[in-house]
Amino acid sequence: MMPPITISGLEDRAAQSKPRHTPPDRESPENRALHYKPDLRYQDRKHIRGLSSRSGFARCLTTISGVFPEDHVATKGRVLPRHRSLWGTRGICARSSVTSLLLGVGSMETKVISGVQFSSLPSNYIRPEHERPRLSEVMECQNVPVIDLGCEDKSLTIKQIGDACQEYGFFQVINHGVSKDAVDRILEVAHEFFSLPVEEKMKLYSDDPSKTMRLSTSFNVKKETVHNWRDYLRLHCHPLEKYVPEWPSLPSSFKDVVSRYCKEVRHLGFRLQEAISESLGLDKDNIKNILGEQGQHMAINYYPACPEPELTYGLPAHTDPNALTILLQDLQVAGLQVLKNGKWLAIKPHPYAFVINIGDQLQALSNGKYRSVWHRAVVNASVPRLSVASFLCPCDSATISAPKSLANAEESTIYRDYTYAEYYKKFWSRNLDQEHCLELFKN
Ligand SMILES: O=C(O)CCC(=O)C(=O)O
Repeated sequence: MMPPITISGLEDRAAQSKPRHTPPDRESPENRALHYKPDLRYQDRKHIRGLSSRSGFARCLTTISGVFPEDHVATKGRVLPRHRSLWGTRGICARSSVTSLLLGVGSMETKVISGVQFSSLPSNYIRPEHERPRLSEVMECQNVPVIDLGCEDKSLTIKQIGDACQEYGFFQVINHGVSKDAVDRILEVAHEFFSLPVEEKMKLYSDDPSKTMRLSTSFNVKKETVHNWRDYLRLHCHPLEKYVPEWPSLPSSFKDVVSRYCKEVRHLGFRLQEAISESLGLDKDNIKNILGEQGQHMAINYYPACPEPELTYGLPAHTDPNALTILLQDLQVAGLQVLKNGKWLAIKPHPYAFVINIGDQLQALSNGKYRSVWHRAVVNASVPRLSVASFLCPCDSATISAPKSLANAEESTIYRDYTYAEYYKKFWSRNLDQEHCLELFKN
């Protein structure tokens, strides 16, 4: 007979897990049994080796169901009511292979969701009713500003950019100078990365936001109570020679492809900052000078197909803490939504365009004239979605202080002076979906 089995998993999530939504059809005993296939850790390691086949795994599941009362599971050696276990009442669902089922072994635990199959949404991803995305009410944004950076008339382009920053806080750019090949290749390598075996990806996992390279999930797993249906690879990208050595070495082309993309996107970002500076009536280099030697970060976001997209987010509403975001949306799959006049609008991907978001620092530097746009990413039931966000960030010591020419009549500015390091620390100490972080820096 098989020895007793203990079940482990994402203990940090287990602690936060609160059932919020339990559709009646899921609660039949058959369904509970079907949906309940937790991570496993064997007290006696030698039995792992014996479980290298599907039939071995089937035997161990049989043992589990024979050991615990129907409504209880074992977590960290303790038998708990099912609703207090790792994934709440609805459990981890069928996984593709024995290998991924065994990731709970030893100190390595499955925390990512890409490469793991779920047939229902675990309860700690389910938003309370009033926070859900209400997808059927979201209209497509019909008049997204699409700005042609190849236009000969530079003053027209600058005016279009200024208008878009003021009215929307975001716009799309075409003829932007980033090559089609660089875009195609980064999307390809990003897909390859997230298709790596879970155990390979887990080597890069961290939930410490101060790390300069990490694979993570959701947003800030240590702070949040409800998680988001997203895995992401976060990289520092400038200077490249400092950070590239720590980037993933699989897929083997990753470093070359991503480095090239970063250089092209950085160049685009600076062109845009110059145009934004001029659109505010400042010298072309004024904004760039205030921001100092800018950092560049990247989030390669992967949103797996989600069993219940109505109940959760890929990323909930947030503004970006940096200066400027250059977002490459999946060429085929929509998911980005922006808030305009109190309504969420879907931004349909425009082939090979970038979505440019004004970040919090440009809102502060423009003395509130330009808006750091609230945006969110929603997920869908049928296909995974990918996006690549490049963030241009002021250097840590940059003092964010709106130029005097942009101050109000009484010479006051909306926000007090602060350093970017101070702002960034505050941003990561909070949940993503709280009030606008800039509110905390008002005069
Ligand atoms: O995936 C998207 O469309 C949005 C990504 C985003 O907002 C972010 O990475 O901050």
